[in-house]
Amino acid sequence: MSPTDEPGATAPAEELATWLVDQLVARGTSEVVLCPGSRNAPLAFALAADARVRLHTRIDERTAAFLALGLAKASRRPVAVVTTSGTAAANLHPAVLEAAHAGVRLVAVTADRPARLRGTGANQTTDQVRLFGDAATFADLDRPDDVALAAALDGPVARGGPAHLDVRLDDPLVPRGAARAGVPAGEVDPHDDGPRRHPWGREDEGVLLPTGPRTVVVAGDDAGPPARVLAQEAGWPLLAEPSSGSRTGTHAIRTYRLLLGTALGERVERVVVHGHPTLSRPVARLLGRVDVEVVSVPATGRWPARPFPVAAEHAAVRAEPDDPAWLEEWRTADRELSARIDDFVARRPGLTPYDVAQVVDRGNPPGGLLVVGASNPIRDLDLMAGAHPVGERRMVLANRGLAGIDGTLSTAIGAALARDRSTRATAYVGDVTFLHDMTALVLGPDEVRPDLTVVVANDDGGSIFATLEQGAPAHADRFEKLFGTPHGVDLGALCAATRTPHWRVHDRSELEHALSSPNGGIEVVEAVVRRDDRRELDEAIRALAH
Ligand SMILES: Cc1ncc(C[n+]2csc(CCOP(=O)(O)OP(=O)(O)O)c2C)c(N)n1
Ligand SMILES: [Mg+2]
Repeated sequence: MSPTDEPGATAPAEELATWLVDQLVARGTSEVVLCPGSRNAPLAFALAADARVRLHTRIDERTAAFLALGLAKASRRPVAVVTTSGTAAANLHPAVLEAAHAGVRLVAVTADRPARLRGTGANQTTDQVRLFGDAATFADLDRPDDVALAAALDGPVARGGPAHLDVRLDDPLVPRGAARAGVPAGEVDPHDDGPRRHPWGREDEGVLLPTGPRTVVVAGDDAGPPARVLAQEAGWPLLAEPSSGSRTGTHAIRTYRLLLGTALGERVERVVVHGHPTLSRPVARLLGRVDVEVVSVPATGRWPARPFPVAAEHAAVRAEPDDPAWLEEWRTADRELSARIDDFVARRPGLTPYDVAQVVDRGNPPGGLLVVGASNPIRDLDLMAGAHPVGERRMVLANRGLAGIDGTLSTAIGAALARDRSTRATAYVGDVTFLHDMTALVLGPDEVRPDLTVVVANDDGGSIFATLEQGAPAHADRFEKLFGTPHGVDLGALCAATRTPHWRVHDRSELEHALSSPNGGIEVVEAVVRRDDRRELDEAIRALAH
């Protein structure tokens, strides 16, 4: 009987850590993010000794977790983030929640004290068991335990979603042998794309919907190509969010958000919804209308149930060609409104947030990667981005599982590292979102740095609130303190602290120029825009639809 077979015995930390790394690699993990610590040192050594793993280290656990999230989103493989015990583990929570709601295969590995120290005042010891509640599947590991690990990883994570592995590690926390032989590279090439999971990859052909009702296809986050294919087969208008993965081809309606508020929107009788729509109130209203029948193709993520009444749910949907006049009405209205918006934006003096969105969209070439922040950037892009041709392999990602403004730069760096074949990688975020995740730019000298241009639409605060109820004149006296949160931060000086190249631009041609020729590595382009006129600007744009 080996010591580990004895009930209650703790496997030597090194053996447990090596087994765990092996098991992760066997399940397709090739990228791991590590945060330094003492309790997780056995895991750190085991990772460093395994040439099948590309190891990234970050000092800030929240950043590390979002980096892993970005790596997992772009590669569609399980990616692990490894931390020490205590508050370090708690810092993974935002990314774990995002992963739960967006259905991302994030594996949170937290080091814990051995059982004898649990529930004591030992340093850095808290209750880490099921720390993330039911957001993540869980395994409590104090020895190699294939059954517990499989229960946490195999079904749930394979379907999409996070797992939490709490690993009880006892002294000694450093390897016994001076140099472990290590696992040779070659079995898994970390750069090989390998088998991927596509949440929308389904074998069945789908249910045939009858034609007749005036139908639109709504494609929310991560809807994937089926939404676009359905719209094209049936000849239905496609209302696709930028991160849907289906905003391509000839049926996408760029200005759908505004058109839904017109008579055309009123005439919709049926919606087929794919993915996870979160961006606009007009879409939410449409999906909640009693006179609209909603057919749902389930989204990935923690709660696939829809927040609106659903008449039918199918894993996939097909349709025969429907009346082309309906699509033509949408296309005509969209062409006219798009032209009016473009003209309005072009005439408006100075650089507007809508210029920034349009230049960013046009600067994303075929094969490009674009990671978009929450708040106004994703909404501005939604209104300004045209549909690109099918097959040009752009990837547009956004953390829409919970739509946090946290961790966005880290997500973008992770996505750029995972998709290193991208012709160009861009992140597009607001200034508050940028400041929230500044530690993403703290990279050690030996870390792999992706090529990534970070465009910051800097309006010195949170502009989205100006467009919502809080921005009404009645609250103007408290607005800046409570919602606008101006900060006056010199982004150039902040970037200088991490030696991140930084450009500040004030007009459209400067922005176009800055995006036309990236210099390699991570660089920041700060586009200075106004916030004081944001409410009026949005009202003027909405008025163009009427
Ligand atoms: C973690 C987190 N905290 C707070 C919020 C609420 N929130 C939504 S948008 C926003 C302001 C974002 O400002 P910025 O990134 O500058 O974008 P802008 O609205 O100016 O375009 C805040 C605080 C959130 N979504 N996520
Ligand atoms: Mg802002």
